[in-house]
Amino acid sequence: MVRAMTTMRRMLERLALDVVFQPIVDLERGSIAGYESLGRAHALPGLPPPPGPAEMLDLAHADGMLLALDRAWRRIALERIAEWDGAHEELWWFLNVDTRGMDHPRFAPGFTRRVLAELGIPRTRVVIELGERDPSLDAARLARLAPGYGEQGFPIAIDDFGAGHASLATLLAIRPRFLKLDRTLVRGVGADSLRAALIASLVELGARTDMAIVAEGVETEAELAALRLCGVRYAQGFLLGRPGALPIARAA
Ligand code: G
Ligand code: MN
Repeated sequence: MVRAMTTMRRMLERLALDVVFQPIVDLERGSIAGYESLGRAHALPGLPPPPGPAEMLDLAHADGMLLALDRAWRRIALERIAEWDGAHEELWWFLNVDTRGMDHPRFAPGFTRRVLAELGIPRTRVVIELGERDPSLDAARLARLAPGYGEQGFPIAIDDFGAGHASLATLLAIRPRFLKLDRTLVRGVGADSLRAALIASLVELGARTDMAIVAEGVETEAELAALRLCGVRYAQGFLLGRPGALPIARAA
């Protein structure tokens, strides 16, 4: 364990952490509703490239450094938002939280809230995405974790809904403000009436419960057209905008 800790620490010393932002488009208004921040890492000159962000989180988790990495990325994202935000009062900012970090002995809630206060960003515009990188993130665990963010005034999104652990039980446990449909649900929706019916029924559910639907991983015009027909309000994906540095415009 001690050796493993050293490995991740050394890796973090040999790279530069960075954050990119991907637009989330409001299909009704035809404008950008907000951005999701995504952690990235770059090698320092002359050193080999680091693993991808998901693998880095797993390695950090194994070494007891997940909380530190997850928070470092969140802080960078919030600093970039604070630098750029001023004129964009209407935007939502979606931040990923790797819930495995909450198992760390030094975990205490309030980090994100403190950084926001320090930077002067209103809490109501920052959405906490609870994802499913956490294999033990079942509905019961989420139900214990989510109220902490809810009570602090953060809207909550369930990330990757329809994949892995992000199940109907999760939805019932969390009752989120945003439901982000995993790209595996969205893929090929233009040519699959069962997929379309499923998504339309989630839109109906959202309308009844004041829960906004965000389609993730939209890559083709056919998918986008089908999502509009289903009544999906928000969409994100390479078709609409690649992750990049702020400010990013919507593609085409
Ligand atoms: O689990 P989460 O939704 O947070 O995953 C975000 C990841 O998905 C990012 O690394 C981002 O680069 C990637 N991504 C964003 N848009 C698309 C897309 O349209 N297609 C695919 N395959 N990946 C995407
Ligand atoms: Mn996400």
